[in-house]
Amino acid sequence: MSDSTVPEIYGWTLERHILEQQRHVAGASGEFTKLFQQLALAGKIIGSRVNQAGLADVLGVTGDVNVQGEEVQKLDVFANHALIRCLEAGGQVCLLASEEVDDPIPIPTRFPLGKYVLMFDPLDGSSNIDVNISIGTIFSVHERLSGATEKPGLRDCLQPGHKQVAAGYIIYGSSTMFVYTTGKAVHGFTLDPTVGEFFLSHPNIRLPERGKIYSVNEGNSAKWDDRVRSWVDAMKQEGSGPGRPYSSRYIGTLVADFHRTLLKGGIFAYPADNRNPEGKLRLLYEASPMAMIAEAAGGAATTGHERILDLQPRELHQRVPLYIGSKLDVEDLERALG
Ligand code: AHM
Ligand code: MG
Repeated sequence: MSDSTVPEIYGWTLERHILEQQRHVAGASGEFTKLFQQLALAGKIIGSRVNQAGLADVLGVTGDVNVQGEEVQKLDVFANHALIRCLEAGGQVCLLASEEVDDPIPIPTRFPLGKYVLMFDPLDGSSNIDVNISIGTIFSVHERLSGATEKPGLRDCLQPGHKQVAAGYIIYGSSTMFVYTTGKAVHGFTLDPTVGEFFLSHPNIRLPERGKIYSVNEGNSAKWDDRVRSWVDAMKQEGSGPGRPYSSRYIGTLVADFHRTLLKGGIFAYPADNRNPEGKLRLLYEASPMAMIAEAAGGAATTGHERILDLQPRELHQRVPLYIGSKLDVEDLERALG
């Protein structure tokens, strides 16, 4: 009979999980569930296009340069449009913001406005698209600040990370996974492409208290502050702390480096350096959502001196130094930076 046994995992789809969670939220209207249905749909659309890379004409650059001064890849544009199409019409969001677009993206007047603000990095890890290495989508959800009669605007986007009501990412890797939190726990769902559904494969993910891996682009080390260099050097020294020497892993896609850190522990860093005094990663589309996930899983995220979730954003595309991962590894880093 074993051949006809349906694995337990097929009992819990992402949608059923969210519906179940929302049953316990007083006054839940169903908007949140619908928002997540649309996010999952966008993830499936983008994931299926990513899987065709090399077959369909989806690789390479468009010839444009984005707001960050980086070359725009065709898949960046596709992912950005897929998210906008999936989210603008449903009446759950009042405003969108994307790493790829200079200003907040208004909802066309023909569609109803909802109570959420959605910000996203449509395709994180663009430099890995053409070389078949994991990439991902990151999203951050806030409640609208502007009143029902006001026009939603920048103020709705510039909220500190601790005000997020949900955050997550979709990783397009050896499988496609949807990982999210509403602040209490972190859950991961794996896409079965033959069924077209995300199933709960990683319930209640906990970030190990200490890891054995550090993850940083050491090609930048000549530009770092001495304290950052000493901290990285110390992790390579036998006997300089628990579990040392640490292993080094660096994919160059935040979603993928963070996903490994979430499951295995350790620390991911993108420090400030003398050419980029604010670091490289974006506060609203990258650092804040990942910080919410890390903390909900028992980990931590800091600029080196301040908790990421406490930062009050000044600009939509603001960058920030990021150190994120196991609680004890992040504490070691903060001590090292002084
Ligand atoms: P992107 O959003 O344009 O893809 O850039 C962000 C990426 C992150 O995914 C990754 O952590 C970092 O840039 C890698 O940068 P570097 O190539 O400088 O190491
Ligand atoms: Mg990115």
